[in-house]
Amino acid sequence: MKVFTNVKDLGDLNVSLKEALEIKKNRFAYKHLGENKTLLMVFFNSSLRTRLSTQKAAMNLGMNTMVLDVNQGAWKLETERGVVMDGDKPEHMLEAIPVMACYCDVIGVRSFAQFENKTDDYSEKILNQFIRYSGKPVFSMEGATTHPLQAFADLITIEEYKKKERPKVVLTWAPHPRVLPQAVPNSFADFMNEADVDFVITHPEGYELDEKFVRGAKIEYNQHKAFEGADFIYAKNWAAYSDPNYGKILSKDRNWTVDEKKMSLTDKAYFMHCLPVRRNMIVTDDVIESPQSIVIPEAANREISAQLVIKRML
Ligand code: AN0
Ligand code: CP
Repeated sequence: MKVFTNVKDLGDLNVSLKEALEIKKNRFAYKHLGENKTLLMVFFNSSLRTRLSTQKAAMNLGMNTMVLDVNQGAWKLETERGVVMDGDKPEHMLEAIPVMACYCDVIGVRSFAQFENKTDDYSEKILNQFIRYSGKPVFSMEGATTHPLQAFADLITIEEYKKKERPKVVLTWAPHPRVLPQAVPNSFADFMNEADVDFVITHPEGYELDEKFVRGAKIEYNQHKAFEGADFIYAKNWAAYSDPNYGKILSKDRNWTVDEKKMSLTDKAYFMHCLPVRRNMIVTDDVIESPQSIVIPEAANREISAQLVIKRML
């Protein structure tokens, strides 16, 4: 595996799920693979889970790890070719990437959407420069448009907790005070569309996601209807994708917050969220603290999804 940004990079999903569950049972079985190899993790944005779980996964594989926080202590990087660099950015990505690649064997990159230009965001400008100019295997630790390590961990979690052969999985938009990317819902849809689940997306009008990820998924604008009989509720906020509102907040309506009343419409559904989550905006204290909340095991599976990807890259 050279690149990991989308579900298709995993090949057969059932094979990948089996491999992930095997890794989980014996996470130190491949410790020899990473001997004398180095993982470089490059962060353009903050992280708690991705930073720790990916580092842990690499250590399980016997690797050394290095973390670079581009915005804390590294030179500010220019991304555009042809720019006269007389501003505040002393270094260009075109040098920085091959230099970083000299010191490592595998690279993980976190670089969120900037919401200045939809075309730039959706062309994954920064991630693709790493893929093109590093000469090393590169995986997304959340790019501008996808967060595949999260979605794969989500799928592993659903596989572990499902009580039906084909569970009903509902992705619900929920309110949030700040502009958030579409990467998490895009990847969740990308994976659920390939998994053996009955997948429904619910959101207010205007929050339609990119068709490339939604594909044939069912859209239900009535959140209550969407929740009926659900086995998994996956909550997430995102900013609008459709023109002319790309990157805008169209609603902060707390009627969309996931609460106990809505959860009672489901078939005792499990509650999921990628975290970090804003309580009582996205989900009430009662729901996230209930026995049906599986946000912690979900986060724990980030170590497993990362380990499978790094193992294949090694
Ligand atoms: C980010 C997002 O919504 O994409 C990261 C989630 C994993 N969340 C925040 O910036 C709060
Ligand atoms: N879920 C997730 O990716 O969390 P972090 O932003 O803390 O890495």
